[in-house]
Amino acid sequence: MSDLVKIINRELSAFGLRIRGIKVFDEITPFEGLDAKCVALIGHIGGENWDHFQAWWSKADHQDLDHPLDTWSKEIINLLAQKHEGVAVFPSDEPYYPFQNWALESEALSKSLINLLISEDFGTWHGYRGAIAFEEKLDFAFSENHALDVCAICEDKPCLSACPVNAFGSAEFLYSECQSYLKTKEGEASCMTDGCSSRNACPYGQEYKYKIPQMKFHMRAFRKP
Ligand code: B12
Ligand code: SF4
Ligand code: SF4
Repeated sequence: MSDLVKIINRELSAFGLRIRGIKVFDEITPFEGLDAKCVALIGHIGGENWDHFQAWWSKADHQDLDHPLDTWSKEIINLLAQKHEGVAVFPSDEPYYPFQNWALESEALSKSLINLLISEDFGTWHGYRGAIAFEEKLDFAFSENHALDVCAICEDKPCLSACPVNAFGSAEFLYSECQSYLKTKEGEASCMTDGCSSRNACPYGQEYKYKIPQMKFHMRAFRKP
């Protein structure tokens, strides 16, 4: 593992974040004036970031922010990028950078039936908070052989029957059906309170499942008003 990866990981750990993987580009890729050879994906596994974010969010001048988790992530990751001469990019900024594709190519993850990437260890309970592109090629331990196709070996596929509107039964995620349900009394009492029933039904990574406050936060951000 590169020394820079170790250093950045140490710095990120103070916020419950980590380098999840390094996507090495086949060709030099321009990122806002930087000729990048790789991009380091930054995120969390389970709820390891949550208490750090909550402590920051509870400060008086952070409480009225429209996108507090994005603002928190940008504060941390922009500073690290500046310090280590990289360029930071973020998953919610448009045009969207292909975070899921980068993750598939740099981590032991596979595509799940519920449109999230899945790990044999921590299931779908993980997320990305940003990435830093670097001119130097960084090394990171990764073996593609470990990327087991988890859903292919899952016999019962409980995620599919858990959704009250069968949002995952067809080729595409039925986004509007899901959103409409979340606005009903039943939706408020189920998915909006405990998290997506399909994601919860997946047996993989149950011990990494987000706690209720984090679950609620993400569901509110996901449900448009
Ligand atoms: C737009 C968006 C949405 C939209 C539309 C999603 C869509 N499928 O089009 C909506 C609002 C529906 C959405 C919902 C959610 N999203 Co969203 N979303 C994004 C966002 C911002 C952009 C996606 C995109 O269009 N990328 C552009 C393409 C080109 O990028 P790409 O990586 O190369 O995309 C490739 C993969 O999608 C892959 N692919 C192709 N087919 C399939 C099929 C499956 C099953 C998978 C897994 C991948 C995959 O091929 C694509 C093209 O090469 C990403 C962040 C990002 N920048 O990637 C988050 C992201 C994908 N979302 C995420 C999450 C967590 C959610 C929610 C759970 C929200 C929540 N409550 O927390 C829900 C889940 C709903 C669901 N089950 O699908 C996470 C996923 C992390 C993970 N664990 O895998 C991401 C990565 C954001 C993050 N900060 O971590 N999302
Ligand atoms: S329940 Fe089974 S099929 Fe559904 S996401 Fe989890 S592993 Fe995949
Ligand atoms: S949040 Fe609820 S309605 Fe939406 S996909 Fe998940 S289980 Fe279905």
